Amino acid sequence: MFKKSLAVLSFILAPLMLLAADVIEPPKEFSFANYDWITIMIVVLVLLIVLVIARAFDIGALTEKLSGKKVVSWNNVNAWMAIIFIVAGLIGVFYELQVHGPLLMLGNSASLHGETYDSMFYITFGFTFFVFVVMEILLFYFMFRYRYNENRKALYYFHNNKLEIIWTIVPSIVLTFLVLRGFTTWSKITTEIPKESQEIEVFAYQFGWKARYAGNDGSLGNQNFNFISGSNPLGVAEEGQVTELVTELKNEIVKLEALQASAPDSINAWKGAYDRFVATGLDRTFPEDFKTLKNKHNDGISGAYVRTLIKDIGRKRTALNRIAEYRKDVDFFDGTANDDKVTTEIVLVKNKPYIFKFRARDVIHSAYMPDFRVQMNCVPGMPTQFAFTPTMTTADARQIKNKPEYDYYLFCNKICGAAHYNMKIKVTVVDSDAEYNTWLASQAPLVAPVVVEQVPAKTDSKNDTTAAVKTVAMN
Ligand SMILES: [Cu+2]
Repeated sequence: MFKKSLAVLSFILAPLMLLAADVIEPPKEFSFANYDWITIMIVVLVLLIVLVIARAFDIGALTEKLSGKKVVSWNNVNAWMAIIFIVAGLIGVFYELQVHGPLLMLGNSASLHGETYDSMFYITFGFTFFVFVVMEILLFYFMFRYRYNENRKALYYFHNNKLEIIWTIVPSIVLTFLVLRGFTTWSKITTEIPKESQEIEVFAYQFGWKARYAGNDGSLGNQNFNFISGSNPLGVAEEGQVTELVTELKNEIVKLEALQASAPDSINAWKGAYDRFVATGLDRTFPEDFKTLKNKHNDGISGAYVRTLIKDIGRKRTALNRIAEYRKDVDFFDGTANDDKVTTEIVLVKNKPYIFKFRARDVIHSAYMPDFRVQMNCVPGMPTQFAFTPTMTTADARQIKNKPEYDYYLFCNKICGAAHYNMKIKVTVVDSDAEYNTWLASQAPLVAPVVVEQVPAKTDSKNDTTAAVKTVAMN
């Protein structure tokens, strides 16, 4: 009997949860002040009713046991509960769709292909929703209609080929339609790329994004992960940066080799210190220092210390060799990269086609721009891309959504590590080329351009008869 009471309890608690979900609006923090007294009274009342019903069932069960007569017809109770459940459930479904549906939907798409994409979503949703409603109604109605009846004998129905064929073919046709439509839409989105699309490199790393725009030459320079350094996070093929990295690597190798040469002395020193700590009881006085020392000492005698040094030196030499290989290729460092601009924001112009070239530095990330219906994995060592045309400026979106602070963002949609949740870059869509150009001009290029500045000739100078030429490096 207790199990049945529990079933009743959970059945009544389900709509209660719906009610609670509606009362607590997402951004608000829980506080009794957010509830009016009527809501609280309703909740208390429902809880009381649940208790009373549970109690009544228990009494009924007890009476049955004592008298040996049937008091409650459980078949009928369950059958009617099925009906109440499906009616309440479907009301809940439609209510939720009405009230919270808009929260789940992505809102107006802000890209050209977004509309096709959305229509696909709505068609799929329409089909599945229709089937869902019909199936649920039939399921619960049959449960009610064919509940156990002493006067009726169950029909033993073994197999029906016709039925099998129908329920295999109908879903197959629907699914084929949906899958084919998805396939053609995806091929269209990913292959029909306008020739004049502007290329922007989008670079993912733990935990952030950087974008690279072409400079005045209109094309992005080469890049390679071997060139990545502290000051060149995207590994762009720019002479100065790469030369700096080579010097850095060479210096590090010299340092590591020195450590390797003095390794026997270091290991001896650690052993001496370790023994002293143990002998004098300092290991108990300074347990933390002793722990560090013990690790060094263990690595020293086990050979791990020297092995790590050798490995590090080997790695740095490999990096140097790879860089040297790339440097042999003059075309690779053709200077195209020098005027490239690495930015911490993405700015686009409305109604212009773009092609985003994705790269990742460390692990797999996923570039996700819900407003533009764009999502693409960013895989280390495997460049990917996505072409799209924004059709709504940031200002438009703010107006439509009635949120003056609203901004487009490119998020990471692959759980890539601890700070994944915060991995995003702002995307701004502006109305005109002029706005875009102003922004781009404010971004510093990788290499500061050298400008020649004319200084008026001084009349009192002996040597200067013409204008003195002064070279000034900008930035
Ligand atoms: Cu990520």
